[in-house]
Amino acid sequence: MGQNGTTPNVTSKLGPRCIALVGPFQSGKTTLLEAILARTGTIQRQGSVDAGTSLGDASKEARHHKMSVEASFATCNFMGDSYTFVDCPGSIEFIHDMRTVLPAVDAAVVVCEADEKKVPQLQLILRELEDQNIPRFLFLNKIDKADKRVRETIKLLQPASRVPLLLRQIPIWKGDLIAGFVDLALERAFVYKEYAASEIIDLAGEDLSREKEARFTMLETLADHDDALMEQLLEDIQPPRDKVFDDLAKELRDRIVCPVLLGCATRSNGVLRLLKALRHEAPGVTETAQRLGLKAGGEAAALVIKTFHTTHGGKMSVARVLAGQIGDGTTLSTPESEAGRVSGVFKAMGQQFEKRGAASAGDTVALGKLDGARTGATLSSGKQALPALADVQPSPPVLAIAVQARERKDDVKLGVSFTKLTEEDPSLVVVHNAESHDVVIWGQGEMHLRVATERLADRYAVPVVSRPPTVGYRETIRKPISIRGRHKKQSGGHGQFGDAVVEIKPMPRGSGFEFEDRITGGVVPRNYIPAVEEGVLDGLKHGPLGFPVVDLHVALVDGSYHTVDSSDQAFRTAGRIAMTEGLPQCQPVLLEPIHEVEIVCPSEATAKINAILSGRRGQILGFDTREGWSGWDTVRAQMPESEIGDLIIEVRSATAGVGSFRFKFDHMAELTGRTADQIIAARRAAE
Ligand SMILES: Nc1nc2c(ncn2[C@@H]2O[C@H](COP(=O)(O)OP(=O)(O)O)[C@@H](O)[C@H]2O)c(=O)[nH]1
Ligand SMILES: [Mg+2]
Repeated sequence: MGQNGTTPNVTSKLGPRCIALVGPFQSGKTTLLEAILARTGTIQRQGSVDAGTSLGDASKEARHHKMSVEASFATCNFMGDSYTFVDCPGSIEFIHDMRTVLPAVDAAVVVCEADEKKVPQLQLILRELEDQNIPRFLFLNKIDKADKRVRETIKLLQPASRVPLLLRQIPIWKGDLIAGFVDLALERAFVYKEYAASEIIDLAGEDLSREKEARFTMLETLADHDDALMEQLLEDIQPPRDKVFDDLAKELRDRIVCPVLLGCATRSNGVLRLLKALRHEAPGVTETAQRLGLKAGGEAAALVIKTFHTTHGGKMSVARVLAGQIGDGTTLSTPESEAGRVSGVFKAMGQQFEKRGAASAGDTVALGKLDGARTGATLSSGKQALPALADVQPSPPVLAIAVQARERKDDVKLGVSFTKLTEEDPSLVVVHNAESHDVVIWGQGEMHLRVATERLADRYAVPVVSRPPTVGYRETIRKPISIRGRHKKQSGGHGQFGDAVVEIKPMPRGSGFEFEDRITGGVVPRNYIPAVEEGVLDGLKHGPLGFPVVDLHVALVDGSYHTVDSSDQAFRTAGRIAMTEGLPQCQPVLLEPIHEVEIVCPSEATAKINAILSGRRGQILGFDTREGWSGWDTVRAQMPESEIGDLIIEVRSATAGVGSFRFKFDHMAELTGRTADQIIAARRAAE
């Protein structure tokens, strides 16, 4: 029994911890962080997300949208140990920020609610934790609003987890409200006090028998991986309390169960129990380093889990130190290159960075001015750089916008800002389209891109204008012709003369362009023939419908020249004229890019997804259950690029925000009729 009479007296020797707060969008992660900070005395008063006073959502973008749009950090002290909590955004569009944090944390607290609609989101997040082998607790939040039995809630949520959800607490109901809880490991009952520690009460009557039953269920689950415990249960022997705690800790750390705690973040109910569970049961940095396969000698090792470009402090790399010490002036390397020399070690608190002393194993700190360190990098101080400890790849992007600086003078600044933007958030990709001259930002969804443009304006002071990116239309021909291109000018002085007869004919889809020289008898001298080809190419850049012309064969078959007036330039012009005059007679037709799209969604949304695809000129190729994901499907289809443009917005709304897709160019297809006419008219209007 500990000094406070409620917990076994174990002094933690595990060093500073790092814990991720994850979970579906709006489940209360930022609020829980606020409650933790208030409970540990780190902040004076518990702020709120709704009032815009939370520490977690302190960035301008987060305040504006009233949601977390990037990982935020806060370090506090609890019972003599340091804990850094990372509040990770819950929306799938910002999930990459969570992914890069996970490898470095000791454990995650998955904040969730008893809401059936959020089960797929929960599954998505648990899957990330399962794949990365992160020990995890579930914190069943908002129990002030509970309208069903907790056991039913667990049944509802269980399909989202691959390992058993292990109920550690059961509620004490007073009428329709939950007034407190029974801790099944401690076998003690508590009533909630708002913003204060819960009070111990005696258990009696029905509450006591419910406790016995629930405790037995918990022990049975634990016993699945503990034969000695199983025997005790079969023989009706009460296992000692310490043994139960040891099992709880071990099975959490082995990731074979996911313990469930209850609470209400807005009133700070259940927060103390959560902190104590973390203190006693979550692994420490040594175990986390082992999980990552770190074989450290004496030198420092750390993982960069987030990058900030601050207005005043410059670049800050938030890193979890896994071994050794990192102080001001430590030189660090990444597996690829030098990371730089640490210029300042800071404690990250929301958007604030406070200077602190050297960091040692376990600490999560911001390191100043590591120019060569990108998010996700493994840092080490030894002569020989450590190999990468984690490899987290962003999901392929699904939505794009073309952007340009609102003011031309900002063009250069915009380029620099792109580097910072993608360094802060590697799930954004910036692509320069050489053909359309578009600068395109690819991201994970509508809000993701909106926040990216806001960040450009607010953080980097480059306001941008955006529009949908250019679709890669092409055109081709359907009819062969023969035509003469003749360029003749004799207005004073030196004249110009070029004359080329070409045969233009269609070629199969995907073959591009071929030029053939069939001149005999030197009617067009050898040295002018490349100029004719260049002229033809000029003419293909912009076909009669307004798009680049592809899939055709052009043969130079005849022509004539003038000994004085002919030149490369004149033959180039003749070649171009042959095209501009010839192509309109070749029955030009529009070509549009078709991609193969693979959509993943919860099965109950599959019918809706099929309807969306058909409504967007998609051709369904088939659907199947998603491999390794119970309750999910994969739908494959071919779709025009123009229809994929904003497809994700519909997919997300049909799947409670969890559906996604990847796509790959497949082929160009002819497009005729009204849609084609509209595209051609729009192109003309734009010129
Ligand atoms: N009733 C109730 N509301 C809560 C609780 N925790 C959070 N909320 C509310 O749920 C909303 C989302 O909370 P937030 O912390 O932003 O969720 P996040 O998206 O997971 O960070 C806010 O309006 C909170 O005030 C809770 O325990 N009970
Ligand atoms: Mg949040």
